[in-house]
Amino acid sequence: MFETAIKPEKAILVGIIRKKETEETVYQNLNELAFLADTAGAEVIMRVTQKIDPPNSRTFIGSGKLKELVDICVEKEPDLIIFDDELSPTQIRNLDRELKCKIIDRTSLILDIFAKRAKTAQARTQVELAQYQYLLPRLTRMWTHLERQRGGIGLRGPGETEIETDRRAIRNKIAVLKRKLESIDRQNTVQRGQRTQKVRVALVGYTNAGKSTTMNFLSKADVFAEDKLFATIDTTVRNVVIDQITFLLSDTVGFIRKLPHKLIESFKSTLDEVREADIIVHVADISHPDFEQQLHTVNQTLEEMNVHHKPTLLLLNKMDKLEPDAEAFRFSSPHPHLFVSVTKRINTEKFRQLLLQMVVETYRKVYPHYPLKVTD
Ligand SMILES: Nc1nc2c(ncn2[C@@H]2O[C@H](COP(=O)(O)OP(=O)(O)OP(=O)(O)O)[C@@H](O)[C@H]2O)c(=O)[nH]1
Ligand SMILES: [Mg+2]
Repeated sequence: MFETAIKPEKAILVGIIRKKETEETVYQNLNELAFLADTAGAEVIMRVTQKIDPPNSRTFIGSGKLKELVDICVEKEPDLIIFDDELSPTQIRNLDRELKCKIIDRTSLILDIFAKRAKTAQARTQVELAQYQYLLPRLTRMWTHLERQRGGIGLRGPGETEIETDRRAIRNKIAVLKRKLESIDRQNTVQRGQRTQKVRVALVGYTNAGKSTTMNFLSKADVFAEDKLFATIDTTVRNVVIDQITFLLSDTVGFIRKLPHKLIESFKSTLDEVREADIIVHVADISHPDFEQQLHTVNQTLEEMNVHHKPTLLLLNKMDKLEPDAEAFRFSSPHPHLFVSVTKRINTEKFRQLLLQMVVETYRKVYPHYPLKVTD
C-alpha cells in the first residue's frame, strides 16, 4: 500500500560485453534488466557498459570504468547501481567502498521481485531460503554506511532485519526453512497423488510470454497476469474441460536468462509440476526482439530438468504485435508449433483443438481406462 507513495529509487544499470557477445546482445540484456528494475520499483536513469573479458575479479569492471562510474555517481546521485551479473562478495564489497552507493546484482534484484510477489507458504519459503543462501557469504560489512532501516530494493526480506546477525543464526534459519519446505513438499506430493488418473499439462515459458493469460483463456480462471516480469511466482493448478474431456493445467513461475542457481535449487518443488506433466505447452513471445535467445533459455532449462522429451506444443504467442510480413513469421521448427494471439483470440480455437488432440492421445496411452466420450 505504501509502495505507490514512495518515490522510485534512481538506478544506474551496469553491463559488461564479453568476447563472444555483441553490443546488440548486451543492449537486449540491459533492456531486460531495466524491465526487472522497473518491476522492482526503480527508475533507470542511466546505463553503463564496458567491453571486458574476463571481468575484474576485485571490482567486476575495470579500474578506468570504475573511476568514470564514481564521477557519474557524484553527478547523478543514484540510489542504487544494478549489475547485470551475479557479483562475488569481494566484488560487492569493493564496489560498495568505491562507489558509496547501494550495489545490487541481477540475482538480488530477481530475489527482491520474487519476495514481493510470492504469496503461498511454499513460494515464500522458497524465496526466503534462496535469499538467506545468497546472503550468507555476503554478510560481512555489507552496506554498513547505508540507512538500513529504509530497506528498499535488494534489502527487502531477510536482509533488512537480519543483516547484523551472525552466520550461525543464518545457517540455523536455512536449516529451519529447509525442514519447512520438506514438510510442504510432502503435503504437495500427497495432494498430487490424489490427482491421479488425469492427464496433466504444464505451461512453461519465458517470463511475460503469456502463460497466465493462456491459463485464464483455457480455464476461465482468474490468474494474475500483467505486463511485468515474474507476475506469477506461485503455482496454480486448474481443472480444464474441453469438449467434455477433463485434464489438469498448471501455470508456474517463468524462466529467465541467468536465473540464480540457488533459486532454481530452492524452486525444485515448484518445478515438480513440470516434471510430472504428461504434456508441455511452451508459451513464447514471438514479438519480442530477443525471442530466439528466450526460446534457447527455456529449452536449455527444460533439458536441464530432463523434461525435453515430453510431448510439447510450442505456442508462438503475441502474433498480433507483428507486422503481417514480419521476419518472425518465417520461424519454423520440426516440433509442433502454432502462431497465436491469446488476447486477440487469433488461432486460439485451433490451439484448443490441438491441445485436446494431444490430451486424448495421452489418455489412450497412459490412462487407457479413462472413459473418453469423444468419437473420432
Ligand atoms: N499483445 C499481446 N499481449 C499479450 C498476449 N498474451 C499475453 N499478453 C500480455 O503479456 C503480458 C504478460 O502476460 P502474462 O500472462 O502475465 O505472462 P506470464 O508468462 O504469465 O508472465 P510471468 O508470470 O511474469 O512469468 C500481459 O500484459 C498480457 O496481457 C497476446 O497474445 N498479445
Ligand atoms: Mg504468469
